[in-house]
Amino acid sequence: MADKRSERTFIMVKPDGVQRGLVGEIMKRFENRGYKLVACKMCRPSQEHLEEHYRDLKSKPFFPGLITYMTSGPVVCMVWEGKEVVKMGRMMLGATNPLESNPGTIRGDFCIDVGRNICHGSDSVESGKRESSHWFKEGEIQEWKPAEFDWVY
Ligand code: RTP
Repeated sequence: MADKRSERTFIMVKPDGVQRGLVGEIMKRFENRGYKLVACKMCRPSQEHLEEHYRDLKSKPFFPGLITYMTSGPVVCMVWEGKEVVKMGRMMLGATNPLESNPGTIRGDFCIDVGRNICHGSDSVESGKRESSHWFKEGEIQEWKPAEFDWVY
């Protein structure tokens, strides 16, 4: 069985989250919770790249609007690693619809519109793997272990 401590999830700060200056806030929450950042970059994804990312939603009526929103500015992409990070990440993001996202979650604290809901998080371990390799090239995801801290006093 896969080691849950090395589970990985793909988290993205969407264009509205970047424009509202919430990148640091979102990263802080994952770091504070105890997760390890293994990849991070800002990019301006193409329509084709996003259509592939959201391929399961292609038939939804909101799909064209979703793609327009997601291509409206740069996004910040991250891969976070740690124990059950997929499930916990979704919990930290909050429900898709802000009307249902609890206060204390990212969406519950910072947004009011499902079409401007700040962040994305993988919904399964499999999606985490697929999305991480869709957004990051090999070599952009770092394997690292915390140091022994003999240089911190
Ligand atoms: P995400 O993939 O972005 O993390 O969102 P999710 O799993 O929580 O929700 P999903 O159903 O996959 O929807 C993807 C994104 O589409 C937008 N959306 N708009 N009724 C609507 O107008 C509507 N429903 C969904 C949201 O931005 C949602 O995050």
